Amino acid sequence: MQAAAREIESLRLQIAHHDYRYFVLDDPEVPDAEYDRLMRRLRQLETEHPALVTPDSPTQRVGGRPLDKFQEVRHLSPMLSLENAFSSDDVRGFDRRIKERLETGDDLMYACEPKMDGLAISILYEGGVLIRAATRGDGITGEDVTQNVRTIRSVPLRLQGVGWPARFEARGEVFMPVDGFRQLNAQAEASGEKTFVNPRNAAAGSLRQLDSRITAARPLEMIFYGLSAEDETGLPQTHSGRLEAMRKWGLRPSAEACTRLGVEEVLRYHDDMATRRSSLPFQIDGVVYKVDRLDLQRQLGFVSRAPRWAVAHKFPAEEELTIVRGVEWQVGRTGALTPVARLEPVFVGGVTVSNATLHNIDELRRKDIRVGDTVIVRRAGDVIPEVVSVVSDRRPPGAQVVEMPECCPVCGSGIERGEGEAVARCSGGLFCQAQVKESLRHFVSRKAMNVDGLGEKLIDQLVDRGLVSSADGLYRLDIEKLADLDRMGEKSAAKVIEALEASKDTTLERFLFALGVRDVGEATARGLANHFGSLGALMEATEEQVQQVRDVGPVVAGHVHAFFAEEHNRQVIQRLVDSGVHWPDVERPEPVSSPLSGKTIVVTGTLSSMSREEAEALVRKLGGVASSSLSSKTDYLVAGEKAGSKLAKAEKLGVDILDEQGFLQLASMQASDLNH
Ligand code: 9MJ
Repeated sequence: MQAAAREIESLRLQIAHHDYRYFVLDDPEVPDAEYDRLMRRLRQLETEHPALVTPDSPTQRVGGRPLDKFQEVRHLSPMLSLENAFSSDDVRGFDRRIKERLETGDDLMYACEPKMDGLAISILYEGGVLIRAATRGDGITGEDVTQNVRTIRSVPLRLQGVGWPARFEARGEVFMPVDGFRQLNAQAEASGEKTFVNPRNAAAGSLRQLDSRITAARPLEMIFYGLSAEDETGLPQTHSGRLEAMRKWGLRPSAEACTRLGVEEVLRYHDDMATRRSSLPFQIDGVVYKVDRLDLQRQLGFVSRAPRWAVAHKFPAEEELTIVRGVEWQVGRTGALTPVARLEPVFVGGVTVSNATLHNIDELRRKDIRVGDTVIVRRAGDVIPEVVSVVSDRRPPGAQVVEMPECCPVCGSGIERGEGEAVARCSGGLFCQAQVKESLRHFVSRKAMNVDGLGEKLIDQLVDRGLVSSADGLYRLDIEKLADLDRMGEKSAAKVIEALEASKDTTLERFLFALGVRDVGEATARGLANHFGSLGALMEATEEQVQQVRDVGPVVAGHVHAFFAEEHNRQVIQRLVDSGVHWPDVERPEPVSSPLSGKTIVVTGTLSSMSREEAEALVRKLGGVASSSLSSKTDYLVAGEKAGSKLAKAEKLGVDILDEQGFLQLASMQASDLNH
């Protein structure tokens, strides 16, 4: 029994230590398999000796029966709310008022943090052990969600280190990372369940489960941003110092937390976070500034329940409500019909939005969007705006169901929809002016032929006036014809001709991409160019031969083969070549013999000696396949600094992991070296 007790205690300490390395330091020491082994052993011992089970054992994260309802709990001290600022001037006003109160002209030190868009939670620790967790509620009393918060693995059940107060509440935000949210919704969709509108709602819904086994299955995390203790002796006297102390105890603060001197520096922090907002793995709705020194905080005090020493500088909302005025159908390059919602203009994500794509008819039906509906519109970062969902209790009587058109709204041709395909297509091909315009836009785009100055409006005019009907027509334009168009003059016409002339000197992969073959993106175009080496070889290839190209499956091979079999396409290509479009034949790489040849490699994180793109180019040069998606088929993950979720996933999948040094070593080896 005593030996078991000792081993149990040792296992718990090891597991807590690995949780700390994993969740707080983001630097795991052991692979998941080893962690799982420790957990299994602990479970086994606790099953054999049930008397030794304690509530702070890591095996006890999920336990207890479902609740009937949540109990009310009183917080040790009120949970504060934050005053909002919406502009730089609001923040300058906040800083000025503080300086006036403190009667100082000196720049103040501020602690800056992202404002997590989740749920505020307060966790009571006594003697370093998690006793109770509660929602914010009205700030004075909240709901007891202890069972649910215990299931969150980044919340320590027992604190590490030294110096924590005997009894205190740790405060922070429970949230759902964007990746986890997407996966959760994908699962819900697959099993026909209701999806969540956004990660915040998903986090709230998960925490409000009466059955903690449901919460345990949800990807929740917590970060901490403050504490409230009965006895504060011995605690650091700055906010930033307290966050550091909390980190050492296992209460992870935001990795983005830092201090900034003076209001202008603080505003730079805001702008920096605003640009990074959409690439962060979690959602934030602003940043928070807090006067760093606690003596100054005490001097400043509160107005009602908001501290005078803190402010939330909000980002423009990424979601707003508006009304669908109509739905129109746009025809794409390959004839795909896309429903587009015409919206009552609304300011969202920092711009005014009046259109939003609805993707396809299935999506439209699934979301049941009707003309007249009030909808949630989302615009995050530079991502195109989308309609998230309908606010069903605001549906007016007579809201109109949207029907699929029977013929192409541009050219009147029939609509085709393949068996099981989500996309309906206009069958008009190059007879359809919408398809012609979109193909031309694609042809001249930056990653294709890269023709400067041939914008959308100009292409519309060229097609509408019958001056150009396929890509080769562009190269028969002259200054006179162009100068005649609206908003063009001799000078801009000459520029366009010059850009067209320059675009003739291109590469095979760009040319293949520019042709706009269905499903042939940049990567596939590169694969085709490298595999066949010349256009002639590709054009004469059989469907089976096309399928030999890495990452090309039967569907894409079918599209490629059909494209080159089509007489019209062969003529356009011939005319493009006749008008002077040219490229060097691709140097077929020597049959490389490096340890990387034939291997699929994913690069993640930041490398010190080269950019990720350069590393991927190196992989390709050595005969490997550089991929961005990690799976069990991946041979190596090259993990640079700050490698995040991919590293964890690779460990889980058992994919070999190389650090930068290891990668460079392998890259410089000959395959023959491996035999020694
Ligand atoms: C959030 N939501 O991230 C506070 N918060 O401080 C941060 N909220 C807060 N601080 C005092 N980072 C009251 C609320």
